[in-house]
Amino acid sequence: LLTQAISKAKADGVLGDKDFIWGTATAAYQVEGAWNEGGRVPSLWDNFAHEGKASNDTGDVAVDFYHKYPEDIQMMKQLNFTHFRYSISWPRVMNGLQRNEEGIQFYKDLTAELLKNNIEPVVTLFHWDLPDIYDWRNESLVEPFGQYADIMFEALPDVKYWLTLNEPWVFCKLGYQWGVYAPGVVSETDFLTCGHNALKAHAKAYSVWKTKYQASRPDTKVGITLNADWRAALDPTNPDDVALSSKEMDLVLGWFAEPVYGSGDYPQSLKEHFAADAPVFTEEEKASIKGSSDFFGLNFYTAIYVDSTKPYGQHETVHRNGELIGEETASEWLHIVPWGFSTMLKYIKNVWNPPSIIVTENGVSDGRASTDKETLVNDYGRVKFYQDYLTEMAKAMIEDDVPVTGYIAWSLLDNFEWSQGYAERFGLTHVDFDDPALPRTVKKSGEYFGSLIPNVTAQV
Ligand code: BGP
Repeated sequence: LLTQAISKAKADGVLGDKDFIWGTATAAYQVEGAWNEGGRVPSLWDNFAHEGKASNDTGDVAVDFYHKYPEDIQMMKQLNFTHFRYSISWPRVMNGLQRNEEGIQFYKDLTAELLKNNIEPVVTLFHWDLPDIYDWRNESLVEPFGQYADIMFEALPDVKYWLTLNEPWVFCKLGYQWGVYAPGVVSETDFLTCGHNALKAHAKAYSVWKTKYQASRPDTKVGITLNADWRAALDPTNPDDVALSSKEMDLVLGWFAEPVYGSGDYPQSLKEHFAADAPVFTEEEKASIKGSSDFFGLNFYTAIYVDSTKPYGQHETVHRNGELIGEETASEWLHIVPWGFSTMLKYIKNVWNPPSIIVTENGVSDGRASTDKETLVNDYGRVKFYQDYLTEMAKAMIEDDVPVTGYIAWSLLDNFEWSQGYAERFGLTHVDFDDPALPRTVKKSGEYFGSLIPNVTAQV
């Protein structure tokens, strides 16, 4: 089915002269370690983790990707992964407004090593490790973010895919409303300010790209990546559940997608709900945000029900008539809901009709029920997860013409997960955290992925 879907995307011209993007993702803080090496300065996440606020784990060492990346690249090559998504650590490449040449060189070396092995980089500029001198509630970080983006666009001229921000919904809601992610702020409205500045910072980076680099690198694509869990009405025959689920979609996805891919402004339901608390863009800002992404970047994991007897923004309903929405995993928030994926892809096409959608994360966790290596490496549950989700994606591409141009699995390696540290594992590759050498072992899911990759010929 996947082969058929990709052939169709080629025939329809959705892919242009490009290959379907097929690979795995990581993020700097979750894998690099070396938190105080090479001139790196502290990020909000270093502080948060050192204070024991995330879990009892930290990313100080993580999986030591900083030193082990050549080995990991060889592993990707052996598995025939054709693309690799990684993020740049802002505090590694800049100390305030000063460049840190050693940090910049690290990313030049990493990128060169990937290209030498025929692996295409997909680079995220911001995956949550904010230098601790900044705060998303303060607009003064917009300019420095633009400068940082400029430095990296200049330093890595061969990168063809850039993502400005990873999941602003998550770092704003969890970081500035619920206080469970760095910097741990609990507030009713600060998350809106965070989102407002995040959109401005994203647009700033995109405009630096457009004015300085786009003309000389016409093949390169720059965009943002947004997360969203599908919100299904608990009772589809109850108009209140239906209305609230659509409002919830506006909050989880429209909050960022509508400014970027739609009108340039927030969804009407958000403006009405937050009234005087809703931040306001100037006409000039709207114009710079509208259209500021060359593709729709999507991180998709799960779905939940929306029950209109619960207040707006409270959506942890996962049972309908006593039945779970989908199988449980090691992450409380993640149930396995393959149909949610195709539903979400169709929704994005219907609402914003982007030229292409790149799935920049999709994956599943285990590791809480068992810590036995044999069991973790023989991860047939994860193989099934990918089969089922990929089938739904292929169906959406074939039956509904959803223009998906890439699929990136979360994650290459078991790593530091934001809420549960090393206790939950998303990797296609196992990492033995009890051994200081942090040895890697490819899991069944990694082999499965590898078997699909060569020209994506295998059947799903
Ligand atoms: C996404 C993040 C990833 C990854 C994944 C798993 O939201 O972009 O970085 O961590 O979720 O989430 P968690 O670590 O919360 O289990």
